[in-house]
Amino acid sequence: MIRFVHTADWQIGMKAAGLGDASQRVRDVRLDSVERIVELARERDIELLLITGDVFEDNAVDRSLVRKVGETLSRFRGQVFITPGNHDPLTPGSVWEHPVWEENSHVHVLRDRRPIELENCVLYPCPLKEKYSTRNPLSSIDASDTHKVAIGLAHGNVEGLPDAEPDYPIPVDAAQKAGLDFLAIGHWHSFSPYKGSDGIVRMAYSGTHETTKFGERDSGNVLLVKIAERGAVPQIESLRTGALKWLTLDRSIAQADDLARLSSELKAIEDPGNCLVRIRLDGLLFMSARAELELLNEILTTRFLYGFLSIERMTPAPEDDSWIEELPVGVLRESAETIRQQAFNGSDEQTRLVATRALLELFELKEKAAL
Ligand SMILES: [Mn+2]
Repeated sequence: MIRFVHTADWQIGMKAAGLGDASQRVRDVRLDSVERIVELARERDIELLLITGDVFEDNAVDRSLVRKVGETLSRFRGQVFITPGNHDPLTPGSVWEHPVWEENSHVHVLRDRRPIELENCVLYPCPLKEKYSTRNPLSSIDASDTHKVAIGLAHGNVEGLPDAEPDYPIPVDAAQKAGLDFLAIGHWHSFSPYKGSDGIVRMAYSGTHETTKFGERDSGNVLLVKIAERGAVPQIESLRTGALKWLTLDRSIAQADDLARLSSELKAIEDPGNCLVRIRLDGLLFMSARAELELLNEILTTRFLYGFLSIERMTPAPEDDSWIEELPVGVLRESAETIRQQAFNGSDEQTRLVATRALLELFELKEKAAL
């Protein structure tokens, strides 16, 4: 029986820009969660840790971060094997030239494709040496001649996934083809197992240990993999390591009360200090519900680690235009009417969006100035 933890895509040194005051926390937590992996492995008595690429955001990250990661891994009580990914490829001057990687004999950066024979398994590493490639990183990997459990370590884009850049295509049957019992892959940030033609999962993205952005389906985990013997079905368990939750709430507003209900929903979210929330509203924007909207935004931005409210997809409620008639006769009212027309009938989405925002601003101005 072999048991190991598979993880990838730590993206240490990631800027987490655009999150305001929360950015630093988001950066710090990524390091803390590496500690959590080491602890979790200790609790579970795991003696093998496989890390398949993009440990660092890029090869230019602050060297103090490289040392911190190296030292945290030195506290893992078994063997650690790392294959560089496309964010941190093995290039001259890379993070892998830092002396910390030579300081602990049980922490190994795998720099070539030579198989590593351990007591009860063989590792087949596929370290990346450049950022982009159209080459299958597993080409020429052949584990068919071993009697031990065969584990591949690779980084790339499983065929069929969106691929904006040439990101090392990995065939969906790569593990079977190479004769591997399990292929540990990195690059995509959510846990994704792949079944072979025999219906058995022998390859998976572990996903990142700590969510990197909104919209990730199932990130913030590592995988605990157990394989009884050569050819046995791998037992794969996803274990939570992420400290922060990134929630996206897409809600459609049909009446003014819906906003108040959403505020209540927000208040019921547990552990808000460790929660980043993005709310995207569509439906109708009631000018008279401006106060509820502000309250919602206030709860969002003060209660949570980070909050963001998007009303870009909303349109002004049609029956809710009496306030325009309350504006003083003249240029202001005429403008409001023109803007309102544009908000509904603007020639394109961008025009309607800008007009909706302008209308909201104008409404706010009216309320404040009691025009
Ligand atoms: Mn990658």
